[in-house]
Amino acid sequence: MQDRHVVVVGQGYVGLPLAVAAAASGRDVVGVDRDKDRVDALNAGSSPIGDIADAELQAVLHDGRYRASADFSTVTDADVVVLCVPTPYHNDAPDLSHIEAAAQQVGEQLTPGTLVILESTTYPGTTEEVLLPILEQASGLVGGVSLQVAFSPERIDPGNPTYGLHNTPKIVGGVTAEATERAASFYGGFVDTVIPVSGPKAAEMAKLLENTFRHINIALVNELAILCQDLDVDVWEVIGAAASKPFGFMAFYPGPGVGGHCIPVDPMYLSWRVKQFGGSAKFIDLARDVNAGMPAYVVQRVQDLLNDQERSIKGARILVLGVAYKPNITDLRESPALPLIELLLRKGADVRYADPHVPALTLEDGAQLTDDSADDAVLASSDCVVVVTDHSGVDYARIAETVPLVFDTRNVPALAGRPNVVRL
Ligand code: SAJ
Repeated sequence: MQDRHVVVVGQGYVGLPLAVAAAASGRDVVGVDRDKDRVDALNAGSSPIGDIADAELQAVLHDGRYRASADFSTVTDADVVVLCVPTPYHNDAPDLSHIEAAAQQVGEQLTPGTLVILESTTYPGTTEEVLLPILEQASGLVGGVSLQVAFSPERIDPGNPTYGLHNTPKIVGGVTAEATERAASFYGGFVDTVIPVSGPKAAEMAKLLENTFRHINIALVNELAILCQDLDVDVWEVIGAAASKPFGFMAFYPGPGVGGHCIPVDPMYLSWRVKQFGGSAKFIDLARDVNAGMPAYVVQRVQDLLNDQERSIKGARILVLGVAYKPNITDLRESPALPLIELLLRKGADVRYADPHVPALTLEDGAQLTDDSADDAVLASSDCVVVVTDHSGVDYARIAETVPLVFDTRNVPALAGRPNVVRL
């Protein structure tokens, strides 16, 4: 088998499923991670990632196909090295420090003929202008000659019961045709469909298009929700009706804002890159402003509703229901619940939250809140519940029957039609 020895750098929600799949396809894989505790847990057969069951990990451990390590020297024996490291966005700029550090550590161990693939979401040009030079400088190898480099965007959707690594088409773009072919052959061993493109920039940009598409369309329906409120039109009814169109339309739904480490972040990589060339990405920046403005809009709506009851928001006991960035997960990254809680507190409300998946949270100013679990006592003492994330398994009917006012930002079916429930 060509490219038998594989190193996957980063054993998170992207790198671990990739490492396990490559191992299960018959390759010898080392999962490298800087977190020693994670390395020890993996080698003990305990998966930190929901999408990889312990049994799946133990199978490749026991047949000797996979092992975890914190040691980059394993790269010396690798035919293929895949980088699956975070690409955050800090202070209005991409943070490539994880890519740069991994590239340096990998580069120092590289041997001639190795293929290096970057999977981390980033702006067009990163692979050729940032990754490749670091690898060449650290290894003394020459890209396209003694070193092959490609980009292949990750498309892992944690918790998705339908689509996983195997059945989600994989885009690959190499710096050279040989790199593209080798990367396509590598992924072809465990992914049903591989999509070769002309080079790394096309692959980097395709990924950004995918998530910018969502970012802008969510902003569109968020703005529509505000307009519909002013026009006294039910935005949820309108979207439902429009969704009856079997072609040329894709439903998105308004909400209290956009969370996660993909949708609010990836488009800003593109906007930042465009500005580097003196251009502007008006659509992307406007969508960011619309989405980022939703927590304040929700707070204004709540304030208006309390005002209609001749109650001030100041001193009102408000329970925020669901704080993770999307249903049935624990992830708080960029969750709109956080700025929403901060705004309510700033207006003097007595704010608590209930989220079965999030035991505690820390606000930007360092204030700590713990999950108040929407039990009868908490509900009976609440003036208003704001549904921010609609987790499953919550007794929404009981909440609506107990609390005088519910502001529902997610159009929860169990809350529909109740006189004390108002939707975004
Ligand atoms: N959101 C809305 N309205 C919508 C859809 C989403 O307000 O109509 C909000 C969500 O509440 C959440 C945020 O946007 O706060 C992001 O939601 P998401 O459904 O896009 O979920 P993510 O962030 O997990 O996005 C990932 C992405 N996957 C990858 O980058 C590999 C995205 O491309 C997927 O489309 C998405 O999962 C998915 O479909 O689950």
